[in-house]
Amino acid sequence: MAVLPILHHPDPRLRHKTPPVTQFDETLQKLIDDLFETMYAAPGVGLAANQCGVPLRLAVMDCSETHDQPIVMINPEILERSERHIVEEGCLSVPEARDKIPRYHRVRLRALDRHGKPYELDAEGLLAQCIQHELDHLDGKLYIDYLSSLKRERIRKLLSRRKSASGG
Ligand code: GNR
Ligand code: NI
Repeated sequence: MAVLPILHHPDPRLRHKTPPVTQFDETLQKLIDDLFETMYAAPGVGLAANQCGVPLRLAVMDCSETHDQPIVMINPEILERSERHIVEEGCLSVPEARDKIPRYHRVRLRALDRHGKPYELDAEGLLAQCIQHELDHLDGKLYIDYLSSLKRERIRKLLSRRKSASGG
């Protein structure tokens, strides 16, 4: 297993819609294990494959406090949504920024597990939020896209200042 580097906004690879997973082989199993290790190390409650530069419709999540409820979400779709509410959100690809955006409180997810087996899941609260956040990543979208252009510009400047300060 390996901790992978996480891409930061405004990397263009975060902006591409990812193609579906078709091969459930050894390479995919290794990638999933590496994504979990990277997510737990960060630490984060979710991680999309394209945040690590791998353009595939795949994300991992664990919203439990005990870090023992791993969820693999491959080729996901949302079947049903409830009302939206305003929640606070952050992203490992937009470090140190957080803001409030609208998300559905409950969603019904259909996805494939790591072996390509379909499952459905009713989620609410943080897990429902995380599912929407990761699905957005797979469509090339970031939570800052829901903010005003003024706020988005402020965040972009903050990140580019920090990048030049750290020599990268
Ligand atoms: O670690 C994360 N926390 C978080 C908090 C609120 C809503 C979504 C998230 S996902 C984020 C990790 C991440 O960037 N996943 O793509
Ligand atoms: Ni994110």
